[in-house]
Amino acid sequence: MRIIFTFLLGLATIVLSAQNTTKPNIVLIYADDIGIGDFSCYGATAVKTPNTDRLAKEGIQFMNAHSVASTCTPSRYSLFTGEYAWRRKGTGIAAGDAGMIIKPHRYTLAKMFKQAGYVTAAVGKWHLGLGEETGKQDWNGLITPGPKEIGFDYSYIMAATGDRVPCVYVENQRVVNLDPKDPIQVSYVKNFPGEPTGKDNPELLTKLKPSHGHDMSIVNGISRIGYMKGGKSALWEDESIADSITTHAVQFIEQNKSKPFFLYFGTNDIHVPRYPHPRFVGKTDMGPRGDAIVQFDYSVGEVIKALERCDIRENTIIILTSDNGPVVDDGYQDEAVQRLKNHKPWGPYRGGKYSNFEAGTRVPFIVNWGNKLIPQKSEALVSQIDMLASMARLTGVDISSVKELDSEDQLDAWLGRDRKGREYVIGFGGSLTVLTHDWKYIEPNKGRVYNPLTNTELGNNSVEQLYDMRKDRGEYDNVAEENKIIVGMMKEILRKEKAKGVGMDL
Ligand code: NG6
Ligand code: CA
Repeated sequence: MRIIFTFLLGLATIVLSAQNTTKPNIVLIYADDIGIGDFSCYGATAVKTPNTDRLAKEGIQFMNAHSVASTCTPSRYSLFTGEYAWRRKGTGIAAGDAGMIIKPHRYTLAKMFKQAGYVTAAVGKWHLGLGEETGKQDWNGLITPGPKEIGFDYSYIMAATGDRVPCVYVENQRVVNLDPKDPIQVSYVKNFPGEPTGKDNPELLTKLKPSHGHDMSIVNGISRIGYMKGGKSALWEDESIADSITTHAVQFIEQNKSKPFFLYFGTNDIHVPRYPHPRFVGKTDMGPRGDAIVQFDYSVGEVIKALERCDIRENTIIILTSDNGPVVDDGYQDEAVQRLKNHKPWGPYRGGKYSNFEAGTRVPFIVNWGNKLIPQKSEALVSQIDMLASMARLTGVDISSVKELDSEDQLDAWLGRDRKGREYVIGFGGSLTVLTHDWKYIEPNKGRVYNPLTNTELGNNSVEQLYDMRKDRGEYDNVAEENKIIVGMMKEILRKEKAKGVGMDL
């Protein structure tokens, strides 16, 4: 009896360790502001994206996939926590000196991967706040809490966005290349005496000029949002951001090739200021916005090459998607509008970044697992909110005790084994929206209808909106009046979803 028991125990150990060695690595390539029409595999002809296209061709290319919100911070918040950002105050677009928005006690995607035995890293755009309190970070010391406290073993990040100060890389929560004799000061309230700004010193704007906003501190001949002083040796060069963060992503892959790892790789492309490296300039006829897409695709290629070099390509799932839909003029004179021509970043959809309409949250979404999946275009309805629960299932982590997650296990849809996906997706672009396979509902909202600066139809309306997505995916014909029952069903979905959040202990 005892011998049999020992034998079984031994067998169980072998099976478990075999499982460990085959746990797939996960690389999440999270693009910034890339629209559903911006890649050639989604129909773009004015730009070629061969690396992204290859992932799509050999994997699952989703046509009805959604970020949680039509701006960055709430989308990333939801991706990392599995909770809809709209349940929580303070999850809107964050300032560059915002305190950490996800509190260290929260359960997160990265913590889940650690529980599964993974090494975890966050590389690239962060935009989720850092430090205890807004405006109180010590940019010259250890900035905490930060990625580590929410589960990332390694981090090499931009504190917020390319257009927000401080314009520095932060590695493991310390500013890289900082000269202690030239400390960094940051303010989102007022300028530091004597420091030039885009508003007062346009003659210093040698690289890009703002079209709206972005007229505060000047770094590298580009004016930004917010004020900063000092840290000269630590300032990034916009044309090298893609190379810098891609190099760090690749290094992380190489250093961890023998362990299961989760890499969140948030690209700066194609957020403003768009200022790609000279070797990408002119690769499209669309100017910096198009060239930044090519630069993004280059980064994708470098990640794929690194995985191949390390011989782990077949054991790595690459998920490629975007934090929100596209915008053409997002605040700099980069000729994006003039040179757009027939290119349609939003594909056949209405709206874009900031909008409740489809192009705000319907984003490119590709899942590739070497040659392990049956390549297909999928119409399954999927949302980034499900990353946490789906990855928990994949890695065998029990998250049932985590309170009131909005994240659902949709692994089968993500891997192309279920063609349907979710019953509905909740979106947020100022209003809450519900999208089913057939209908789209937008809650009434008193916000403005149109933003002339970014040329965005925001999808706000003081009356209920309902669109029949089967015949009107462009959302032009509001049929709420004649479909009261459907409207009632959509409102009921929202009522239930909102009620779920009541009393969340977070
Ligand atoms: C807006 C910025 C825009 C961009 C956006 C955040 C102005 C006028 N516009 O407020 O340029 O930074 O915030 O983008 O300042 S996101 O992709 O990070 O959500
Ligand atoms: Ca974004």
